[in-house]
Amino acid sequence: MTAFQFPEGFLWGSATSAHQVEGNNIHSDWWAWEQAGRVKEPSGVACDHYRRFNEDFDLAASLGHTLHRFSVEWSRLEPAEGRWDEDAVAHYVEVVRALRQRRIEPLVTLHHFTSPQWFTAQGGWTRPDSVERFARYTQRVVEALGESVRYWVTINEPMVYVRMHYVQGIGPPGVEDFAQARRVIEHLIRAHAAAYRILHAAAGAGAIEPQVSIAHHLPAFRPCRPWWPPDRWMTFVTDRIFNRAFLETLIEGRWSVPGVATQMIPEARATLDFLGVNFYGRQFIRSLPTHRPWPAGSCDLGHHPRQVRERTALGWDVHPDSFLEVLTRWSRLRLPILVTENGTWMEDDARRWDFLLRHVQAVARAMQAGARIIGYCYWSLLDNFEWADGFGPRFGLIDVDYATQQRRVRQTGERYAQLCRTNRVEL
Ligand code: IFM
Repeated sequence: MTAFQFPEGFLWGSATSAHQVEGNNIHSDWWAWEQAGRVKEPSGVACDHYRRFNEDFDLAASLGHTLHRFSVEWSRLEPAEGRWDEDAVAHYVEVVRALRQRRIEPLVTLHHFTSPQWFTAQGGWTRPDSVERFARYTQRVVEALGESVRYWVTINEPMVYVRMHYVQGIGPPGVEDFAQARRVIEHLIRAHAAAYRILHAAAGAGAIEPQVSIAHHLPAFRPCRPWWPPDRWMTFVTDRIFNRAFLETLIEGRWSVPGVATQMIPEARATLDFLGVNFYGRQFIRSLPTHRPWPAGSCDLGHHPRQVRERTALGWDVHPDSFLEVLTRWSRLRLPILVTENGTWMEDDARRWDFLLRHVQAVARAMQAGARIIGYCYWSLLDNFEWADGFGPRFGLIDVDYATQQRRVRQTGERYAQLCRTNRVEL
């Protein structure tokens, strides 16, 4: 057996998002969606992390974490258009201070699936002025946090966000419309570009020189029937739209997908300082006779048990070799990579640890092959509210008893702590 020693300063930690852990996020569009009965169960007080963040960061520090990814909740900062809640701003200043006091590097996400209710009610990301609205919010956040935060993610999983909220309609505003989805993608790209410039401009005015990215969900797409050309074609198209197009626009300033006129978005060119990668597994694609574009070509993994030998408790594919492939593929962009999410829900915690270990081994192997990877965030620090799936799935390094809000570190959390502390992994 050999071991891989990670470089000094490699960042080890975990991730959360505001709406999934904070509780009582009453001004967010997801809150309204939940109150309208559109999900299994409402987020309610969630993990009460808004009040218990100190206790939670004590646990993260005791587990050797040196990085923590969390999101600022726009709807708390700006509960009504143009009205800024200074207490909420002060709260996040305190959150960042609490991390720094524990020698944990903060990584701040500006948008993680939730938007203020007023924003969504007025048309949300379908409106061109959504870009300006997001820019104003970014400006307010960087004024408050810029002097203590280096790592920023503007938008979490933009293509997942678009798919869930504007194609499948399983999150607010519950739209199922390709034309609107297309507009939203463009505005998210422009919003990212605007935020990128604001974050960098702030560096000249006292903020830390920032490192800015998106957290891009990058599944390894595979054809359900590798011998069937339409499945292979649909897999190629899905990869192009879901994985490549958004990213390439942030590099080249040009949105280009098959069957759609190429669009220049010059302000988006060269707006990634690193690449945030979220990875959960492979996704299998079956072409359907509808001729509708992505994601109509997706197929249910459940129909293809032969390809999926190992699954999470949610039925998702487990395939660390594909993680290695994804990291190696995207390292060709020559940007540092930060794994902004990777994690699982397994009923048996020993299997959760096995998942984590094998994925960290994939990170090590990618680095051996030349990938520049600067950190790894496990999803998630705590069990939390998994959107439409409610509180059932438990991804946490830390188990949360929602009735008492008691925290209990899982074995996986302890074992991961060893990895964080030794900065090395056996291969
Ligand atoms: O919980 C989500 C998170 O909000 C975004 N990435 C995937 C996680 C697990 O489904």
